[in-house]
Amino acid sequence: MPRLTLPVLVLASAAPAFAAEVADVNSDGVLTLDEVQAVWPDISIDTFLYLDRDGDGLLGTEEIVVARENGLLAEMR
Ligand SMILES: [Ca+2]
Ligand SMILES: [Ca+2]
Repeated sequence: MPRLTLPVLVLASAAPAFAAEVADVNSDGVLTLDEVQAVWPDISIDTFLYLDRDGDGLLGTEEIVVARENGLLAEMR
């Protein structure tokens, strides 16, 4: 059962890992394209591949941080 997303709580939290934790439905610590697009529908495959700097098809913690710094995974929807 996926964790519930609470918009008010999300707005109140500035912790960088929070949004990624919510998006990480299977809690394996990395985000797949499906997990990313479930939370950030605007992220295209091209953008995902751009963010996936090591090319393993997943976004790890550091890649998520970079994405957030670029404003790409900035806010929950
Ligand atoms: Ca995951
Ligand atoms: Ca990667």
